[in-house]
Amino acid sequence: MAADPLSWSELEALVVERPERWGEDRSDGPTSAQARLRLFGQPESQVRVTLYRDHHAWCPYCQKVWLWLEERRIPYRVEKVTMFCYGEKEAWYKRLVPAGMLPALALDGQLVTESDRILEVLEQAFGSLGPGLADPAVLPLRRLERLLFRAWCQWLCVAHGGRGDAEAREQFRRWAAAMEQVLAASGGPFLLGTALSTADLVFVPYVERMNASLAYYKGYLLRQEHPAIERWFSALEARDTYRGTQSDFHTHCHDLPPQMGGCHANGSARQSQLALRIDTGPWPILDGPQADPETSEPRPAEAGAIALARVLRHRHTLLQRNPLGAAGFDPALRAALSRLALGTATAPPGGSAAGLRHLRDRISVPRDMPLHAARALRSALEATAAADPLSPGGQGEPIPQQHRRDQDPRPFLTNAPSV
Ligand SMILES: N[C@@H](CCC(=O)N[C@@H](CS)C(=O)NCC(=O)O)C(=O)O
Repeated sequence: MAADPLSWSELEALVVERPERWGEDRSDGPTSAQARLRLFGQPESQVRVTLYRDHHAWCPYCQKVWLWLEERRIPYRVEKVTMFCYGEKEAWYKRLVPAGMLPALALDGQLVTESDRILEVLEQAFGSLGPGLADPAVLPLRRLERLLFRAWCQWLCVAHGGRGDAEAREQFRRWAAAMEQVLAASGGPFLLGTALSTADLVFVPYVERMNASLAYYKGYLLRQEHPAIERWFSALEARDTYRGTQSDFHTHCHDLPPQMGGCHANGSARQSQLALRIDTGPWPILDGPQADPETSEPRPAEAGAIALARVLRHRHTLLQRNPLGAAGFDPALRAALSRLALGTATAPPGGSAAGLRHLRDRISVPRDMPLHAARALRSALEATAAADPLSPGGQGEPIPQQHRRDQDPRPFLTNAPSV
C-alpha cells in the first residue's frame, strides 16, 4: 500500500548533515559546479583569477579552463554568465566582452578571451599542467582533437541517409581509433602516459559530449567501441576534479541541439532504444553485466541525500515554475522526495505525472547535482509519475530543440536562499 508523502518539515529533517564531500565546502572541498570561490587552502587575498563561465556548465570551452584551474589548484573566483540559447546575456558581461562569448578570464584585472589563449596566459603565470599547449608533444594532439571534433560534427549535425550515415560513422571511427593509438603508444591511461596533462584537458569537453550524443542520436557507444577511450574516461572519473565538472547523457543530449544547430538521430533500432533509456530510464541505460557507458564511478551511498538537499534548497522556485502550478505540484513533489528519501512507494495525486516528468527532464548535471544524485532523483520522479492513479502516462512539456529558454537561470538566482 502506498504511504502518504512526508511534509516539507519532515523532509527537511532528513537532511541531517552536509559532509564536506558533498561539495558543500565549496572553497576548499572537492570540485563543485556550485562554487563561486575556490581557494585550495590559500587565503582569499591570494586570488588573482576570475573565471567567467556559463550558468549551466554547458559550454565546452569553459569546462576546459575550469578543469585546468582545478587540476592546477589555482585560487579563483567564478562569475556566471547566461548563454544565448537559454536566456539574455547580462548587460555587465556585454560591456566586458561585447560579443558575449565564453569563457573569459581576468588575471590580475587583465581580461583574456578565447580558451586556448586563456590557457597560454595561465601557463605563463602559473606553470603548465605537464607539457604545455605549445609543447611539440601536444601540438599534434591538439590537431587530432580538431579532426575528431570535425568528424563528430559531420556525423551528428548533418542529416544523412543510410549510406551517408555509415560513411560518416566510419570517418568518425577512424579518428577515434587514432586517439586510441595515441593512448596505446603512451602506455596510458592518459594521452601522454600515466599523468594527466593539458593534452587530456583539450580532449575532455568534446569527447564527453561525443560519448553522450552518439549514444542518443546514433546508437554508438563510444566507450564500448574504443576500449582505450574507456580506460581514459575511467582514469578521469577517478578524479574529484573531473567528476565535479562531468555532465551526463541526458543533460548533453538536450543541451547540444541548440548549441550545435541541431543533432540528427539516425533512427536505427539501437539508437531509438538507447534514446528512450536515456530519457526515461531505468538508469544505468544498459542491463546486465555490461559496463555503464556514462560513468565508471559506482553510485555513492549519499546520492539520494545529495539530491534531496539540492531540491529542498530550490523547492519554492521549482514549485512556482512547474506547469501544474505551485499548489498543484506541491504534494506530487513531496511524494517523489519521500520515495527518494525513504525508498517507499508514495502515492502522488491523480494527474501529477506530467508535472513530475517535466522536472525529471530538466535536471542538469553538474549544474544541479552530480550524475548519481541526478539519477536517483530522476528515478524517484519517474516511479512516482508511473504511480499516478489518473494519468500515469502524462508527459511534461517537450524539451525545446532550437533553444533552451525553459532553462532561464534568473528565477533560481533571485529566489535562491542565502545559505
Ligand atoms: N574559440 C572560442 C570558442 C568559444 C565559444 O564558441 N563559446 C560559445 C559557447 S560554447 C559562446 O560563448 N557562445 C555564446 C553564447 O552561447 O552565449 C574559445 O575557444 O573560447
